[in-house]
Amino acid sequence: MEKKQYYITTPIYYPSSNLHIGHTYCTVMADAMARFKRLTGYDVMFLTGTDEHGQKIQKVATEHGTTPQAYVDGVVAGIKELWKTMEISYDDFIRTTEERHVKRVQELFRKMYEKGDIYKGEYEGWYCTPCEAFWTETQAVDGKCPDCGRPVEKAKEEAYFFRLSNYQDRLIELFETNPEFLQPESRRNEMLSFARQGLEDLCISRSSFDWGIPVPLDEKHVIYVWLDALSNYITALGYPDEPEKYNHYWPADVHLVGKEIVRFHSIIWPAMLMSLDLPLPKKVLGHGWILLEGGKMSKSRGNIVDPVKLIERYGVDALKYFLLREYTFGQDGLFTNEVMLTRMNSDLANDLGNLVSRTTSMIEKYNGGIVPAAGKEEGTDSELKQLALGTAAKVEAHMDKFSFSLALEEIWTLIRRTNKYIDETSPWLLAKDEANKERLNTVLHNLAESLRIVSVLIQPFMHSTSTEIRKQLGLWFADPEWADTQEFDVMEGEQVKKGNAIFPRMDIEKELAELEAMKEPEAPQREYPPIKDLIDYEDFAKLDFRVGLVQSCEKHPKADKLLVFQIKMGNEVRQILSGVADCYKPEDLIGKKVIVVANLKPRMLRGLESKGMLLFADNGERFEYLTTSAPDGEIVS
Ligand code: ME8
Repeated sequence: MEKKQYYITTPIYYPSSNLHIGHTYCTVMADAMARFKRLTGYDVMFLTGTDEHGQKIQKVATEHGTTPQAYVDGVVAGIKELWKTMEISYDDFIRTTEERHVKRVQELFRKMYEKGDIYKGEYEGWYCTPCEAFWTETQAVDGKCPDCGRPVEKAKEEAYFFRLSNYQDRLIELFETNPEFLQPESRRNEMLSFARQGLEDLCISRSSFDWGIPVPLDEKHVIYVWLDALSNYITALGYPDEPEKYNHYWPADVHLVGKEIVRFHSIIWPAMLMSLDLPLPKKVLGHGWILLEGGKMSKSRGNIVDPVKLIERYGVDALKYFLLREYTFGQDGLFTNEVMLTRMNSDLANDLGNLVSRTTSMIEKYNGGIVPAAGKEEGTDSELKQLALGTAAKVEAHMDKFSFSLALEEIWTLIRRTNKYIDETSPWLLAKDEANKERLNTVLHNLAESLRIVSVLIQPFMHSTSTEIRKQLGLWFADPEWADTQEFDVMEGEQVKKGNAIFPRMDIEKELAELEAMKEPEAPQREYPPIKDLIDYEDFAKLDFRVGLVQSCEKHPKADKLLVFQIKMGNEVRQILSGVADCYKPEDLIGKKVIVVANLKPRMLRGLESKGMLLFADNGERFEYLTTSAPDGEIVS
């Protein structure tokens, strides 16, 4: 029988720095769902990736004294490594700097332009650089970005616009008639009223920086990073030039995203698809945030929890379990070390860990490590059996709603009930009298069966732990199948082998103290040199600053630290030397605008003449060039 398709995506993350536990949370949920769907018989496509263009990325790359491409290559390698460690089972990883994406985005732009949905105009608005978002006067309350609360700046530029207003009515209709499209409900209401307030056309190009996909036929503009990024969901499928995968998987079943980017996914993205005459995704799901005691975790605020450190200490599955079990889908939740450790100790070390070690050790001890067939008693232990056989359906029902936490809670109800069954039946007492052998066999058999079902049920959430339990139960030869959860009496004769504790118990107090000691010390306050003595205005007025354009740049043949620039200033081109070769490669600066001190007396530096000086910010370790969008030759005063 042909399998049903299931296409799930995560946001493509900004590789502006390493990812934190918040990104991990979203990807872990998507991975669990992808694995669950595969296990329950779907043909799954799970897409993730990185959103690599835009001013923000260009800015951090410059701050690191490197090119945007080199910068993102480094961060993306780390992200892929993280997903590998975490056994994230994505089917494709798309990077927006890849050729396949770039050419397809240009093609989409062209199609929307030809449709009449893109036009050229002038944009003036409030821009939030960290969020790469333009806001209207009413949205940017008190001059702050409504998403991140940081100050916005007035920005004006010639730009291309997308006729979002054309799609207002269809979007309102979408929210009104298809409640499934956007969840949770609160987000849908918010977006509905947002659309009802009136949708303005959207500025979809930028010309104040160049790290982006060039607008086709007008290359001084780059395509707005959100238009570029949202397209990934279909460019990764080969749309439009290699549509095989697209035809197979589109429309997506779910775009899983954090609540702060629901607006982009439920308004801009559907409108783009409407313009392209393509079907809409079936669902956009906004999940809540993981908060720290001081508020939201964010790369730009620098208060992040690093998943790599947690994995090193507690293991991949413990972290995955914690994230999926602790937080209620759609709501925000607080992260603290104590909450995490308490959850790991009680559910993993106590409940699951104990069940595995008690079951395997008792089968070893009382039956030579062989799983016995059930004894011939009728009608006993039916409560445990019914619970074990009924759990899969409950898990499915919760997974339908992305309620990972409740799905796991059902599985843990079975685990706890099985642990209680051990206490009730006391196999160690049964083992004292040969007359009870049949009953003892039944108990050991039932324990193995229950644990086998648990090993299947947890597979989507804790892949390695499932494999380890199956190995210990002597089931290493078969991959779990969801249908296995519907049979109880299938084990007999398997060779059980007890392993090390799968989740050792932790001393929480001690662990908390160690985590506290591991905290990175606050960065020491920088010492800035004192401001120099005051000068008169006349002294300042003697300086002549100009805007320069770097026409060429090369290394000084005789001095490692010096770069030799040819700087165009209006009608003149002159040579200037600067000691920044440790921070910039010559090609990094070609084409950049710089600020020149134009009336410094010429100087000879290791045999070459320097006529002027370039201005750089200097933090004591590295230089950062000062720039402007003004034309070269203009006076800076
Ligand atoms: O927004 N709690 O990328 P991004 C929970 N490139 N989830 C969190 C989180 C937190 N504290 N912090 C981040 C972008 N996330 C765009 C997306 S998609 C076409 C373009 C998760 O690197 C959450 O899923 O800022 C959020 O939506 C996403 O990371 C944002 O990642």
